[in-house]
Amino acid sequence: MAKLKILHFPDSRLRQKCPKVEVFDTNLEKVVEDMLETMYAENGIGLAAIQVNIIKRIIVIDISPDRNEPLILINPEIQDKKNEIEFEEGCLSVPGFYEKVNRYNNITFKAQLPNGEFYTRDVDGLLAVCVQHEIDHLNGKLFVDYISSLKRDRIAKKIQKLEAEGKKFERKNVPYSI
Ligand code: GNR
Ligand code: NI
Repeated sequence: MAKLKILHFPDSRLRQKCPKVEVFDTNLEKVVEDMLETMYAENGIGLAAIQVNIIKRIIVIDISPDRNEPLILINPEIQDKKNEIEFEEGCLSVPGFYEKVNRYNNITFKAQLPNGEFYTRDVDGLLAVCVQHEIDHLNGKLFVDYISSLKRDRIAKKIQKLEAEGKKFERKNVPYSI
């Protein structure tokens, strides 16, 4: 297993629309293992492959308090969504910033497992929000795209400044993450 480096907004590589996974092989299994290791090491509740510069429709999620219930979503598609809510989000690619975003509280999604098998799930609350956030990543979209361009540009400048100073991003007190 290997921990991978996370790309930070405003890196243009986060803006790519990712193609579907077509080949379900041992390399895909390795990518999923490395993504899980990275998500757990960074205390995130989800991670999209594009965040670690892998341009494919691959997501890992774990919202369990004990960090032992990994979910894997390959080529996910939302089939149904209902009940709009406002949710305060963060992102490993936008470290240190949190903003309210409009999402759906209940979704039905379809996805594949690393062996290619299809499955469907109804999810709600934090898990539903996380799936929507991660699928946005696969389409080159970030939660900061839902806020004003003024705020978004300020966040970009702050992150670039911290990065230029070589500061490590701290992710303590992150909402909804362990
Ligand atoms: O760790 C994360 N926490 C989070 C909190 C609220 C809404 C979405 C998220 S996802 C985020 C990890 C991440 O950046 N995934 O892409
Ligand atoms: Ni994110």
